[in-house]
Amino acid sequence: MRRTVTRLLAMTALALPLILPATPATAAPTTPARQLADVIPAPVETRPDARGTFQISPLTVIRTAPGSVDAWQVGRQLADTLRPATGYPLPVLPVRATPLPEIALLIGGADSRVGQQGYQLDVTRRGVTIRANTPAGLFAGTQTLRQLLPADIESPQRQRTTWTVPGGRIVDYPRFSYRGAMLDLARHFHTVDEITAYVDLLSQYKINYLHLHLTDDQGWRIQIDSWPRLTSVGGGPGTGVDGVGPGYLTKADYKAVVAYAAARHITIIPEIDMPGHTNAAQSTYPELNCDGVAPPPRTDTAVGYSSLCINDELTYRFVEDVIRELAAITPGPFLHIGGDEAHATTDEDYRTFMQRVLPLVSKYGKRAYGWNEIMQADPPTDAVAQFWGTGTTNTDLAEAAARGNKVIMSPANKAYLDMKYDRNTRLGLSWAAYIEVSDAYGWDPATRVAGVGENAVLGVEAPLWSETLRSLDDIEYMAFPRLPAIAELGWSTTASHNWESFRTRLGQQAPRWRLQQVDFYPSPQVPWR
Ligand code: TNX
Repeated sequence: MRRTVTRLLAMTALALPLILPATPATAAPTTPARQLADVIPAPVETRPDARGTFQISPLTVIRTAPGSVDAWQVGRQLADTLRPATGYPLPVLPVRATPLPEIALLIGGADSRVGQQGYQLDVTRRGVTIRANTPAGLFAGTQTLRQLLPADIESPQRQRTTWTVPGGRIVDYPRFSYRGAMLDLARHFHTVDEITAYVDLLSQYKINYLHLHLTDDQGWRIQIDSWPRLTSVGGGPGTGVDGVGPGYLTKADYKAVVAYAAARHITIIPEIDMPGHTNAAQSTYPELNCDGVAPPPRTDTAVGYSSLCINDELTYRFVEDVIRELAAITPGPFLHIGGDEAHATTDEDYRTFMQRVLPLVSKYGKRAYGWNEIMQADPPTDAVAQFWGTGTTNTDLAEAAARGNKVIMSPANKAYLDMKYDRNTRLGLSWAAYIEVSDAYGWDPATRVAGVGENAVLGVEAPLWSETLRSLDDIEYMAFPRLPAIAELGWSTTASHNWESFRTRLGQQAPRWRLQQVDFYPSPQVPWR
């Protein structure tokens, strides 16, 4: 490592005469300069200082907190992000007093409000300093820095421009500790490359959880060694909606996704949906059916017809095997057990099932998380419910909140990324609503459901169901530009909530998405650059 660093420095010195003359001269200001507040999600506090403008140059070094491998990792990622477009070496070095201009990433010393996920960013003529209490906070700060640079910073090729960072101070931290996205791998499988590409996009907007919907009626997408046909058959050829979404994650694939996401400070949450949405498992293993007869595989989009056999001990052996194997490869705290739309299970059986399964989640060291229906089973107060309704009342949920359960807000008519934007959208569904950008942005997680206030809300999540999706382009088209809206609801203060401001800042993201080849929906509501 040290040797690389030395060589990079030597390279800098050698390259200087070649790079320097070309750099500042050709800057043609085609777009107005960035301002400290031109960031999504909106930062909590910005104090611009026009005298403090900093320019990244061929001499700039990135310095990280001594002794923190994680901070060094964040520095290395920042360098990787900034090198292609700048063409500068940007060596990552330990903190030291030297005359070089620098971007410093430091643990400690930030404003006391930044907590575990926030950061303080200072820009002066001499450099940029990001301070945080955790590597996750530093990472969030680097994502802000990225957006403060001209959009050309996202170019994969070297651009001859002036890399100006506006001067001043940002103090920033999230309103909610949980800001999630969900991707449905069951209706159409999405590959490791597609999932990690989505992770890259999510991490730019300070999303810190990715929930993977791994199983459903149409497919089973995660390797379980003790029940191998779940994937070879349940995830095999012909599975998925219309039979064209086959595939599954091996445990090695899953671990690779977990590690890739962790390096971007995103925690993976696996979901096994039960006791309904289980046709892929039940059509693969006849013994999982009360009558011992395997139903045919299903590739349509109906819901609510399947149910595990509630009064058969084998069901619980199956469920325990799955939970045990999944918990063993999941470092994050949550394990999602679904629980939605169990229309083929009686209310009594549903409670019986959940009361047996909820303790299994804690037995393997995880915190139970489920769709809002799980609150009908009076789970322990550490269980988390994901609200997906379209209304503004839900008695079970309000009672659970009063008992102390936490709630993730994913109202289907606001936060569902698979809903069409309007009647002409080529992809998506419309059962909950058409969701234009202003609809996705226009609600408050803490006043959405009566009796579920700020303190009961752990955060927000934007689910993306895959009935109509095939490719990464499809994922991007539905997620952008609504995902950044949900990300802002999860991070930014209610006081900063402002549609005019948001749509202006959103419009400024377009040149970045074009350079990243993000296939976004050009909503007529947004002044696109
Ligand atoms: C409802 S939302 C479902 C999913 C569908 C989705 C499509 C929820 C918990 N269940 O099974 O994929 O609608 O929008």
